[in-house]
Amino acid sequence: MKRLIQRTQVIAVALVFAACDTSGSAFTPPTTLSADRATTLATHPVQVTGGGTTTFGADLDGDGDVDGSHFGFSAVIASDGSAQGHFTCLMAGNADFLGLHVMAVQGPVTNGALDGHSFSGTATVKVLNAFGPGVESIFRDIPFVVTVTPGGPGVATLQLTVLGVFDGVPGDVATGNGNYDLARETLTTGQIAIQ
Ligand SMILES: [Ca+2]
Ligand SMILES: [Ca+2]
Repeated sequence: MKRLIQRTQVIAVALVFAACDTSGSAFTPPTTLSADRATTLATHPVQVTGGGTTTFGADLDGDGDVDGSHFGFSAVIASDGSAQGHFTCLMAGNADFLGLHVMAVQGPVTNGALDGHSFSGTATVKVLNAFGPGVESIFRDIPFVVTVTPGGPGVATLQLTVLGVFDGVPGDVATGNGNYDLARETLTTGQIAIQ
């Protein structure tokens, strides 16, 4: 009887792993890569994390108020420049930008500088109301680059560039290069750390 219970438990555990492998396959690298990545991360990983709110320090869209955003990210950068992590930057209702009360740039971080001061990945960009009341626009597989300065409020900075789209849209500080170059943002709350 005991042996039967143990065998049942082993099968149950195996099934759980099998289920996880199926549902998480989009986010799970191949086993061989995972092992290599684990070895690399164990060598000289740099962890960059941050979260809080920011101000652009200017009224970028000319609507009478200084613009800002919410953000959060965490990434571990390996010595080969590859990275694992996630980045989110959004306007979430209490801060508007370009009249967009809800927008979000979210996606995995896949590469980073070895000093942790910049990282990049591919995002999904969601915009609400840009093309009409209640219209949600979703842009997928948009490359992004973020540069950061560590510290707390008034010290830490974050600059987001979204590549290949929105060039020349209000808020773009370098028009004509094909990218959406947002102004450097300074933290008003939260912190950015590089370890
Ligand atoms: Ca504004
Ligand atoms: Ca631009």
